[in-house]
Amino acid sequence: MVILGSTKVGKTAIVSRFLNGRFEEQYTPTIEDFHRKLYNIKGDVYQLDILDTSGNHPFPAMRRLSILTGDVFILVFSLDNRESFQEVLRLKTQIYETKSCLKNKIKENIEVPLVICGNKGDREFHREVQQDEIEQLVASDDKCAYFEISAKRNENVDKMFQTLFTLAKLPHEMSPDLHRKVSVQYCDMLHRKSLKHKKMKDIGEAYGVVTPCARRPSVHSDLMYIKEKAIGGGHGKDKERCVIS
Ligand SMILES: Nc1nc2c(ncn2[C@@H]2O[C@H](COP(=O)(O)OP(=O)(O)O)[C@@H](O)[C@H]2O)c(=O)[nH]1
Ligand SMILES: [Mg+2]
Repeated sequence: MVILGSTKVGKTAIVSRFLNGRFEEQYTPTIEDFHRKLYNIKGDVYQLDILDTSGNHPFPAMRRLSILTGDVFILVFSLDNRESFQEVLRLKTQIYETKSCLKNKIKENIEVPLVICGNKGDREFHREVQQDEIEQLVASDDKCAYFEISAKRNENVDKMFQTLFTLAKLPHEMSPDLHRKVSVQYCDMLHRKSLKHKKMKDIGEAYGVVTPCARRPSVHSDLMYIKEKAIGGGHGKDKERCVIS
């Protein structure tokens, strides 16, 4: 999951709501933050990697790399900042162009699970982007969803994540309000319990744990991942073996 948007629009605040349910009033600039969350949902294990980007992107190649590796996207602008809305429009175009180039498809046929967030809905008084402009942006595109949210008041944040996971065909239990958040120690205990009882599916619940000290994969691993996606996983191996004489 890649979070993109101008600086100070609330990207890190959204990630913080997602991972630990907290909100920081104080601004701390992000260079690039990487988080990992593991889930056990009715016996199936999922790993969600989250890339919280800086917003000013002094290195365009790095932004392109994050778009290429990303599978689901959250584009954030601040409702009190018109320029940040324009940036989201540019980012959306860049994502579709980059992904269609990777998959050798035309822009219109590309499917990218993507949610656009107008954040800081609590600052209604300072609003610079009007509802009808936003509706125009999303109305013509059924592949993306729009939510007006407030990370500060925790308004619409869970709903936004639920929609994103549904668009990505992932279990909606990955949304913060639909699973039990547990510590690493508790997760170990559950794992042992499941081994003892053999059938994890019987526990029938969803829980998630934030992996401490997760590190972003190296550029080399990212490039290998992109290559695998471009040639289509298992089919790629067949292609390599094919000999034309
Ligand atoms: N009023 C208000 N402030 C917010 C909201 N979300 C974030 N902020 C504040 O906006 C500033 C920038 O937030 P941050 O998440 O660091 O932005 P980022 O640069 O996009 O990651 C911080 O001071 C946050 O406390 C919100 O929903 N409402
Ligand atoms: Mg940030």
